[in-house]
Amino acid sequence: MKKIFLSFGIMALLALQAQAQFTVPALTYPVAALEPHIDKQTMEIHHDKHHAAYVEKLNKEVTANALLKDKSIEEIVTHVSKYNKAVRDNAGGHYNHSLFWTVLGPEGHTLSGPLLEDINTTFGSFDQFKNAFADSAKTRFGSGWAWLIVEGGKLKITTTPNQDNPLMDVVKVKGTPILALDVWEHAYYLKYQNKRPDYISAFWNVINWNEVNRRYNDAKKKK
Ligand code: MN3
Repeated sequence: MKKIFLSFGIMALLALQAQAQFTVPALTYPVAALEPHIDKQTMEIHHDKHHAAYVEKLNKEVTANALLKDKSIEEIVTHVSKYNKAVRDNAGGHYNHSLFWTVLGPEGHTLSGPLLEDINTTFGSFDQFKNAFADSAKTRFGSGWAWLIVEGGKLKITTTPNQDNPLMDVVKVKGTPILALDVWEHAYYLKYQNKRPDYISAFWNVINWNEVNRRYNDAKKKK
């Protein structure tokens, strides 16, 4: 009898998981692939615990608010002013981290083609772009994100506090994010402690420029 209840329990649990509207996407590279720039333990905790917590809380909001049912994460964040603070924080957390994992990758990616040309034209040079992006990331007070976005066909650097992002109808500088950097302490504290600038310098080694390029091309098509 006990066995039957146990299997029912497991089945119910599996059914619940299957029903969840949002799930944490698996990394497309090994968890240690970004070493030594972003360490394995930080990646594990960041992906498996922090991101999972945003997803769990967002799914809770879905069960409590019928308006969220069957909406995509993009639909929710672009109209986030319609929802409560918990949705803003956790939908933002889910969108931002999902994007962040994809623009990271093992060392060795290089950037070329139209995005590089656009960066050179917009910011003066690739180094000037890096400096401007790093400055924004360094000076984002407290927890938040630095972004490279496309807005009206143009590249822009912007930052957001907490888990806000440039798709949200509540932020000042809006656009389509193509590159993101998480500057919450949980993203770097284990390895870099208070040295956020060192983490930002290391970030340039582990950008998946193919993915940034793909997002750039999509964003340019949208206009
Ligand atoms: Mn984070």
